[in-house]
Amino acid sequence: MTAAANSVLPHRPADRPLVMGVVNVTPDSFSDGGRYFDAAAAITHGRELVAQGADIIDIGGESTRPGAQRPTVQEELARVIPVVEGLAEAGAWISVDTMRAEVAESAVAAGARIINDVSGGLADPQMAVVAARTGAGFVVMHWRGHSHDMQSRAIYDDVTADVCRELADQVGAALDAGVSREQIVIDPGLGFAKTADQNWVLLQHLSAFQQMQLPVLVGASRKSFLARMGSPDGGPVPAEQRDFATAAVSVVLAQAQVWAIRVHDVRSTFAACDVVTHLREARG
Ligand code: PMM
Repeated sequence: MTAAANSVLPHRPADRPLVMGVVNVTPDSFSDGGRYFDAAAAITHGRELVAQGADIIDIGGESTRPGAQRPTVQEELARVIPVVEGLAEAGAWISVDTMRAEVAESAVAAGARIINDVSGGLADPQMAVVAARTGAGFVVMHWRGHSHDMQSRAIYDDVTADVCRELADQVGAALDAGVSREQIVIDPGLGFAKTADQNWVLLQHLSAFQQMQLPVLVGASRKSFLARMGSPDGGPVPAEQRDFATAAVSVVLAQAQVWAIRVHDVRSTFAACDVVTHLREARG
């Protein structure tokens, strides 16, 4: 990773997207539920992802699986802050995956440099204020509501146009709160108030997001719309076996030249990016 110490966001290498590795410090995430709930295990896992080349480590203490119940703010702080502290000097940028301004502010004080808010400022009115005050990077994801009923909100006239417009409104609100454009990253929010079909449409129309002239981050890793990809019997494969399909999506994302890819398995993501780089550079 090449990043000036004082830049707001990590610099994207010319030949591949940045790779954001996920560390979920939760008992119930759909993708790696409970494996890194213990702070020491989470820190060890984060260090492994850095050793594998992750440019950014995304640390979250709230599961956003459909139907999940929210932890209290104290529970979330107790999960996230020790892990941020433990990884702050590990050699990657740290992002904190939270919808709470209080957690974001404490995480930035503990060493996080990016606030990854899956609600894009909508869940907590203080979030954009904290982003503005801290000057941290700010991932604004498209969002329509909390997990317990988000899938009932997956109704669009034109999913790409609607998501772009709503995301532009979220970005506008962040700018109004004093966040600078240089801090902002946008994310279409695959799986958040979207059906499987809608996720595929969004992946097909990434250029619509790129036309917003902001860095684009995409998180498809292990999500349920990939559950049946390559399934031998047509049934859903467990989340941890979805890294093959995730890597295939990463090829698409690298070809589209997105800014960053959010994944659980960093190694297969680098392999996917290498394939795209070699294909692009092939001569003869
Ligand atoms: N997805 C999840 C959590 N955080 N953050 C961003 N910016 N984009 C995403 O798509 C996203 C996210 C849900 O996945 P997980 O439970 O495996 O972390």
